Amino acid sequence: MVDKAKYIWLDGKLVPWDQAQVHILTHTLHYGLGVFEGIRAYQGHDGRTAIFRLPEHIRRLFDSAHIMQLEIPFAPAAIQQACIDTMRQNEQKEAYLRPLVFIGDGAMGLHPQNNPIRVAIITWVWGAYLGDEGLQKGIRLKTSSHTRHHVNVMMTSAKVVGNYVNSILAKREVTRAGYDEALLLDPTGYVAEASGENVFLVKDGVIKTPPLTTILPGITRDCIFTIAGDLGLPIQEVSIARDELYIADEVFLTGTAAEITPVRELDDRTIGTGSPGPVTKKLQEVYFAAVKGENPKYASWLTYI
Ligand code: PPE
Repeated sequence: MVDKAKYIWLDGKLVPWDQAQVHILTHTLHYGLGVFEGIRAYQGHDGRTAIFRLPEHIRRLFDSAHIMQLEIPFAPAAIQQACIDTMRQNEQKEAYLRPLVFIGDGAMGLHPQNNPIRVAIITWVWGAYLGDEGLQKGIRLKTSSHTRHHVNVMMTSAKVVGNYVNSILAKREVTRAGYDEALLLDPTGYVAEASGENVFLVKDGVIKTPPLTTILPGITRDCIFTIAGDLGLPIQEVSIARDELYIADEVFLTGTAAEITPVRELDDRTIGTGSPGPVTKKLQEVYFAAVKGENPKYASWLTYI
């Protein structure tokens, strides 16, 4: 259960949490066309709170809206400021921020012409997405029988509300079978991404991840490229088959919510030693220092509130 914060930003105004309501004819509720973001804000060692990679997330929100032909009635700078204002007014030191662009009520049917395009920003406190133990010891991943969308089916570069039905199907399937998270393959059978994370492997010192074909262009994924470059670790975008993951030295998942979560098992095969490997641990260390403002090299990733 999400703990209530004081306010939700809705269409330009901060409204009390319980009053942020919509009509049942809200178009997105019926047909799933909306776009959203997931952003984290962390408290640094000096007590200050910073939103992590805010401009990049807002840019992706506008890219998603552009792909889906939704005209957001605010400028990117205004949405960024709204994220800051909501955090400030909610007085949260750490939070997950959820900007959501949706089609409001008005016409029904598949060609809504004049329905308002509405924007909400919600902030709530969210702990380790795949559990504290998962973050430390690694999770058990299972390949789902559900395939990730083909780009001509759902537009996978956009973070679309309806895309997540596919993720939920996969997640349900594997959690009911006792696993922690689902891996989805793309329509050609190669590794795509997990239900809410990008996937990486480490083999003989080289980091590999699938190219941006049928996956969300993750912002945490982008951090891994920068951090690996700074650490002098080779990193490649290549097609990966599931059995390459089975024999990798290390596998890990990345996402705003999941951060950097090690994978200790995939499809009942132990990955590497079965414990988080040195590359995963190093990347976690640098990433967590970056989000908390402890590494000046990554100061440009932080927007202090
Ligand atoms: N792939 C998918 C399908 C995905 O949903 C996410 C984020 C990523 C990759 C990683 O993207 P990024 O956060 O920019 O590194 N998934 C969100 C899940 C939230 C939810 O369950 O709700 C997130 O991490 O915010």
